[in-house]
Amino acid sequence: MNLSIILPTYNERDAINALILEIYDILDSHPITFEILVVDDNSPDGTYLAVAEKWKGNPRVKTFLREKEKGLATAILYGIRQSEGDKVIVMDTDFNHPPKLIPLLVNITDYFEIASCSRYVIGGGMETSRFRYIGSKVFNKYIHYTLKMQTTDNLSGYYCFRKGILNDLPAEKIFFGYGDYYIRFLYAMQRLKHPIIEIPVVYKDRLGGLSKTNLKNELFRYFFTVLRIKFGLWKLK
Ligand SMILES: Nc1nc2c(ncn2[C@@H]2O[C@H](COP(=O)(O)OP(=O)(O)OP(=O)(O)O)[C@@H](O)[C@H]2O)c(=O)[nH]1
Ligand SMILES: [Mg+2]
Repeated sequence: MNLSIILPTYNERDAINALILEIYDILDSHPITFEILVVDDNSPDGTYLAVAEKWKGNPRVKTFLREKEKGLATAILYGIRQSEGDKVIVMDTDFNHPPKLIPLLVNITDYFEIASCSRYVIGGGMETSRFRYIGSKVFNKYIHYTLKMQTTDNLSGYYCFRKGILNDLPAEKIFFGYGDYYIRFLYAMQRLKHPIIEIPVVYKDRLGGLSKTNLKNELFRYFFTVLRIKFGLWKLK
């Protein structure tokens, strides 16, 4: 299996099946064997049933319902651990992350271990909100200077990597919390000297549903995540 695409969902009934259809469409013309893993945290809007029923009997779409645990980062790690692909793609399920980049992400990880989408390299951007674009850019500067990160977008969460890079790592030390996990992920990978390439991405508007991001709480959390790393209160090993 070449590729596992992890789709974490919480109340994404409006978009998830359309996204899976589009991924199918895009990958149809590429010689990539793939599986799609939807990890739902018991969404009240019935996301899990909507996906499970639509793709019942299709071995390429695997649906997982987590009833006890909740949270974006642990859902992603759960998906990674269930996956069979040599490469993994993680993306939002609301069309913020354009699926048309998937073939490029897969191809370029033949040369680099991690391909991370960035809104802040030439060609990148955000169609969604000017305020969030600038806010996130300023925050990324803070991350960049505090942790000496070479990557320009440490909050993107749309990426592809060779699964082997997680071998022998205590991945649960990275994959907890919300978008802050991505700061830990990129920081750890940079420290371990895994080659990372950034690919420009333009975020699109979310398709239906509601945002799960509480901007104020998240900024607070990201701020302290960075300080914890900086002052050695978080270590991978
Ligand atoms: N399994 C799982 N998925 C989650 C959880 N929280 C968020 N997600 C998913 O994580 C992705 C990102 O969440 P969003 O609400 O889109 O966050 P955002 O992109 O910052 O906000 P928008 O700009 O409104 O799209 C989406 O695919 C969500 O469905 C969670 O607790 N569990
Ligand atoms: Mg989103």
